Amino acid sequence: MSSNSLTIAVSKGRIFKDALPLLDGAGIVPRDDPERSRKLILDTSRDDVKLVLIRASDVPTYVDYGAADIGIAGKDVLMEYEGDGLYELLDLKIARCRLMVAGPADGARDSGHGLRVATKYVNSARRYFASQGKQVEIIKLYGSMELAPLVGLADRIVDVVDTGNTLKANGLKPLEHIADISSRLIVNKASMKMKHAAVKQFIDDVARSVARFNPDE
Ligand code: PRT
Ligand code: MG
Repeated sequence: MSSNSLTIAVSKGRIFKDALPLLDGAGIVPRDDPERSRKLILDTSRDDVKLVLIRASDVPTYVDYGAADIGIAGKDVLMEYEGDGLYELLDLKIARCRLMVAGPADGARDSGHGLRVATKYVNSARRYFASQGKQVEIIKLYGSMELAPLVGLADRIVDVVDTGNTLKANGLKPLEHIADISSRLIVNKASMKMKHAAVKQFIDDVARSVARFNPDE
C-alpha cells in the first residue's frame, strides 16, 4: 500500500447503504453498485481510495491486520472483537439498533439462573449476564437466533433489534436492554501513524458529514 492511498473495508447491506452519504461528503463515490456488481474491490471517484466489501463481522479483522486502513463496523461486532491493532475513532450514527435480551412473549420462567442463552454475541452476552450476577449457559450460533427458543434450544436470545418486527413475528419480545448500537469508524494503528495526513483528512471530512446529518446531537 502506498503511503497516501486508503483502503476502506465496509460490509454490503444496511451499513453500506447508510455509509454512502457519509463517504460522499468526503468526496468518495464508488464506481460500481455493490448490490449489482460481484466485485469485492470497488474503485471510487478518488484514485487514491478503494473500498473492499466483506462480511460485517470480518471488518475488524481486515483493519486489525492492516489489509484495510479504515473500516466501518457495527459496535455490536466491535464489542465481540478481541484484537488490539485498531482504534475506534468516530461514531457514524448509522445502522442504529439495540443489543437486547429477548425471550418468549408469553412469559416463561424468569429467574435468570440456569438459563440457556443462544447468541452470536457470546462475549457481550457473557459480560452482560455476569454483570447482572446471573449464571447462564451460552450457546454460540451464527444466525437465525430467533429460532432457538421456538424449538427448545434456548430460553433466551441475545441479538440486535431494530423495529422488533422479527422478534414479534416469532413470538418473542425484547426483555432487557444491553447496549445502544451504531456503526463506528475504525482505523488500523499502523496506518494511523504511517498515513496520518490522509487518514486525518478522511476522518475530519466524515465527521463533518456526520454532524451535518445529525444537527441535534
Ligand atoms: O454478513 P453477516 O450475516 O455476517 O453480517 P450481518 O448479518 O450482521 O450483517 P448486516 O448487514 O445484516 O448487519 C450489519 C450491522 O448492521 C450489524 O452488525 C448491526 O451493527 C447493524 N444493524 C442495525 C443490524 C440491524 N440494525 C438489524 N435490525 N443488524 C441486524 N439486524 C437484524 C435483526 O437482528 C433482525 O434479525 O435485522 C433483523 C430485522 O430487525 P427488526 O428488529 O427491525 O425486525
Ligand atoms: Mg445478515
